[in-house]
Amino acid sequence: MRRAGLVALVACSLAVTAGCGDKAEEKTDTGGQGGGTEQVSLGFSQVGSESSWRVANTKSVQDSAVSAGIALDFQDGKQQQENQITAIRGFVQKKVDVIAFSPIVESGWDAVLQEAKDAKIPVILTDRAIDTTDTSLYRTLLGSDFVAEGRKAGQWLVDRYRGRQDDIKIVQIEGTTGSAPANHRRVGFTEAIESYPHLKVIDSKDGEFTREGGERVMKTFLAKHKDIDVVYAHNDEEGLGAIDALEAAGKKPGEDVLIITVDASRGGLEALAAGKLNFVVECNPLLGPQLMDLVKKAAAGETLPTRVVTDETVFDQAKAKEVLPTRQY
Ligand code: GZL
Ligand code: ZN
Repeated sequence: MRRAGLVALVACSLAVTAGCGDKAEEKTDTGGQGGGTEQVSLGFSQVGSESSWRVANTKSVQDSAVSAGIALDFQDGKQQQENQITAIRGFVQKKVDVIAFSPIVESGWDAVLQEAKDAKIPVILTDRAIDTTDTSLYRTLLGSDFVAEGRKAGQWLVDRYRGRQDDIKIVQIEGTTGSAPANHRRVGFTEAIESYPHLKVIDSKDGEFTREGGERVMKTFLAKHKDIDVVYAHNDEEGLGAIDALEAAGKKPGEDVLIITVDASRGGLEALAAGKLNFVVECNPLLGPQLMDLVKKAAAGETLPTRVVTDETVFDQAKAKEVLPTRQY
């Protein structure tokens, strides 16, 4: 592994307990292109449209840009890193005031972010973190603490099986390989259950954060393992896919096999309310208002906090039933 890559990996694994890019010290801005009275321009590169979480996140960014009077150039990465790199290059050429993006995976961003830095365009990481040894390449990371989300999922399982000594067999449907949410949700969950040897993760595979991916992976698990007690899926879509696979195999999801997911989208909370999921950790996609506030500050050359963590909670069946009528996404 190239030395730089090794250093980055070590940096990430050292930082990963707090989540990459989660350092809290203040950082001074050298100023953006904008500020003053003219309209601030923002280039935003999105991961894709793989999940209802992502669709809600896109809507929040687009609606908030309109209400903030910010000129938004929105580019859909269609789940490919090279599309996002091309989009960021385009923003530099267009000389936007600020660049924001949700990096589909953690690595491989230093070169293009150096180009933005050389052009003196501030960069705001939104939703997902990157792995870099040069944290001057971005001004702040706005988004959830995925390690904390994984810990919440694991802690629910520890509490649920307190006192049990027999082995509990867990399968994990991971998010996109190399993405911050997949890496950090796995770390947080592992940390939470590691001192309970009877809670055993017997298999783990990438379900790409989609319902089809969740169903495909769950079918593989069911073919490979005689008995499975728990599914830990890194997002609701994968959990809904696991429900599809379990029902096709004549099993009762939420009863024969417990399912924990992350996001708390409408689909996830409806399945939880129906008893087909058992516990859902929220990951809030409505980052638009906070992002636009940070964009204006960056454009005006103001200092930004290096980390803005989103507020979010957890849901059991009763709470899901309560919030569904007024849920925004
Ligand atoms: C998490 C976000 C993840 C969601 C998935 O902040 O990056 O990507 O959990 C989405 O639903 O696909
Ligand atoms: Zn990381």
